[in-house]
Amino acid sequence: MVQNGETNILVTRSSLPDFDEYVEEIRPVFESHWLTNMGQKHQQLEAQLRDYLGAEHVSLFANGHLALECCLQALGLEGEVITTPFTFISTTNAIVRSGLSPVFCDVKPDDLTLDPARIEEKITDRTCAIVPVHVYGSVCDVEAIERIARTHDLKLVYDAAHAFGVTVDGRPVGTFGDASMFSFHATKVFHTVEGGAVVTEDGALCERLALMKNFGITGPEEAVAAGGNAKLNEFSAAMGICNLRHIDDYIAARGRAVARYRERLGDVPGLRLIEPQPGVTPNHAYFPVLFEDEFGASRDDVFAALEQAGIGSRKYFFPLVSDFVCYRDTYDAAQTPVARDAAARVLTLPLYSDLELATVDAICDCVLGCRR
Ligand code: T4K
Repeated sequence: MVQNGETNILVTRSSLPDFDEYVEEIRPVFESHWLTNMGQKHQQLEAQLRDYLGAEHVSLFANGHLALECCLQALGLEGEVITTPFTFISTTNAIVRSGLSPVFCDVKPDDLTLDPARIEEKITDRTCAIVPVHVYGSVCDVEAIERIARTHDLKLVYDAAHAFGVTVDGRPVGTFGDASMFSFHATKVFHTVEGGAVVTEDGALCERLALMKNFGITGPEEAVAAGGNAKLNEFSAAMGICNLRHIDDYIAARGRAVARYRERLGDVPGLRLIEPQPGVTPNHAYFPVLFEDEFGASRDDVFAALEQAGIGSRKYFFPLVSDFVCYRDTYDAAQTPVARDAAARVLTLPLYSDLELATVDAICDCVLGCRR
């Protein structure tokens, strides 16, 4: 029930297995006293994810951010990285914290992923990589971006934080580019409480990632690199094993909520939705809506009305990363007008696997009630 003035519907809500199922999964962890450092649950989850994500190599991490950071560092990159400003700040911070310079490129108006038509004009002799984002789980134009990366001999690392389980013409999304990072944060379609992974076909990269996340240690008396600590612990791995058992149900349930949202909001003048992509099996990670002037109420009006009705929505991704205090003196958001416009108009509505259709209706009623 949505009560006036009380935020009791949040923008998302972690999917969880039954308590007893999780307890059974962690029983051997308690019995063995082996709690972290690539234990049995860690190895089991890695193997299961290789299957589920159709990947040659999966390297688990303590979170998605460190996974991306370690991946960029393990690739030994130097110079400029072409990326999108329409993302969570983690993408840019991972680039900067790896000693690289982000170069922001605009996005496509239809799905808000990096626009391949604008990438080449950003390439200089300092460019070393492209880091596109499958934002909201929408798949980037992987073929066009791959062509550009190969032509200019650039590394291609996808931020696939939102895209767990997505496939393109049957091909798992994590198999594009040199590597992809997935986030397993509690708010994601699949989660390990906190966690993440790098997925790659490159065995040598995977070996370097193992060093990056465990102090560069190769044995009890040897270290070969200045690695850090970014290991996924056994309790998180156990949560992942449980959630993976139910992932198809979680995604199907989210899909039913998305279908109802589309039914209610799909043909409303002034509301722009991200359309399903041909050949793509979606994971229904987020439900973004863009409010055009024609709608008669601004994004901020709708955000406030939802809040007043006790419904939490989020302005993912406002402000643009290039507009944050730590970046705005270096970058000009006017250079990426499509991204800037989307950031001013977008609101992501509540979406999670046990969101009831009646609640979706109440949310849609509230959104539509904002029209003037
Ligand atoms: N790249 C991209 C494109 C990303 O979107 C992200 C993370 C990353 C990289 C980095 O991956 P990680 O290092 O996080 O694995 C959230 C998440 O913390 C973050 O993972 C996510 N993207 C980002 C888009 O959203 P906040 O600050 O908006 O989350 P918060 O705490 O406000 O939670 C949102 C809602 O989720 C709450 O209203 C209720 C619900 N919730 C939250 C938590 C923490 C739960 O149901 N359970 C929970 O445990 O950042």
